[in-house]
Amino acid sequence: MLILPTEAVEAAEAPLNYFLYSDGPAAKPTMYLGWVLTGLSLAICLIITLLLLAALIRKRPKMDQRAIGNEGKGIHWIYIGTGISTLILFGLVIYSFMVVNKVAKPSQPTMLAFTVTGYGWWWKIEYEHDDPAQRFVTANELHIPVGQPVRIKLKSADVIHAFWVPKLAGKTQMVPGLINQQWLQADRPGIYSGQCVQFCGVGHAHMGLEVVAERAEDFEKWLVAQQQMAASSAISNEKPGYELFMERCAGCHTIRGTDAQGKHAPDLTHLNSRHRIAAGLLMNTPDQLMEWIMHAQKLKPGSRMPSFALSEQEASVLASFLSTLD
Ligand code: HEC
Ligand SMILES: [Cu+2]
Repeated sequence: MLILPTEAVEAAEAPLNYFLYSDGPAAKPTMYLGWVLTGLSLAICLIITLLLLAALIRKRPKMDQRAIGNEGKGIHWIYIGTGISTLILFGLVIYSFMVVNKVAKPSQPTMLAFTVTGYGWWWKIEYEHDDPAQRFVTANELHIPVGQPVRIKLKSADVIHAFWVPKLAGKTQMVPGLINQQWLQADRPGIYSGQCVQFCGVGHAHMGLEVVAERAEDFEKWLVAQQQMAASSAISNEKPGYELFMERCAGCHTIRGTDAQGKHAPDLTHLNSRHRIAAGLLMNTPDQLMEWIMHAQKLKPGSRMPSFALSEQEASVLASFLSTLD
């Protein structure tokens, strides 16, 4: 089971629209730009409203008393107004360029790199490493060490998706046939919610992910655990469930260290280390897990995971086999 610091659990409860506050250097400059633009727009609206009101209620001389030749008198105000607006807009252009430059790449070199591939409707996450034996695949939950920039390559297996973890970085599209890049960094430990933000079909709303930012030693522990194959003792002890899995599930799912090598569904080797299943739709509890396996099509219509009509006995052996996948 994954044990999270209480701080992390609190952060996970913060709604996704908390992009008004951010927690890392890839997101902060854009957040400040957003504040400045909002503040300035409000100030301009206010000033224009006041000027308009002043113009409306201002006392005017009667028509027949207006001096001839007075028509062009206020023109210098037009020049002043246009001048100030131009200066402000020009200043904002420069400020925006500075922000874009600042979030373009991290200030220190990145040690860690992942590839995230968008599928309808979940995320495959591959940890890269120079040594192929240390690479591994997981799904929907990206772990990163606190205070370190990480590099992410973004791909798509089907249609256009977009990767967005609002508190940590801006959104980046995942386009089939292209590799886009993004970096992010979390300054505080916590769970940061993300979401696909490019409409990608009927399951789009249920395509969430979580970024778990941990202290270096917790991250290291997690990394080592993920690199392991599934425990072979568990497989031999849970034979009936294992066989059922091989028969029904192995064509799509991988469990490293077994013959299950399906590539186009979430890697289940360390299923129980994950906090949620089905890209954020359900919590990873034994009940919700079985609910998902038997009713995936009802819970996430159109998903590539079929619903399985399992007998009570099949469900129970499968559940006890799946419970070994920590
Ligand atoms: C036809 C391919 C296919 C088969 C067969 C299949 N699955 Fe899946 N499974 C998927 C896909 C695709 C997903 C991702 C669905 C999503 O989140 O949109 C998935 C998701 C899951 C998840 C959630 C994983 C996570 O981390 O979110 C579990 C658990 C799971 N499947 C278990 C099983 C079990 C157990 C069986 C056999 C009884 C099975 N699957 C058979 C394709 C398949
Ligand atoms: Cu989408």
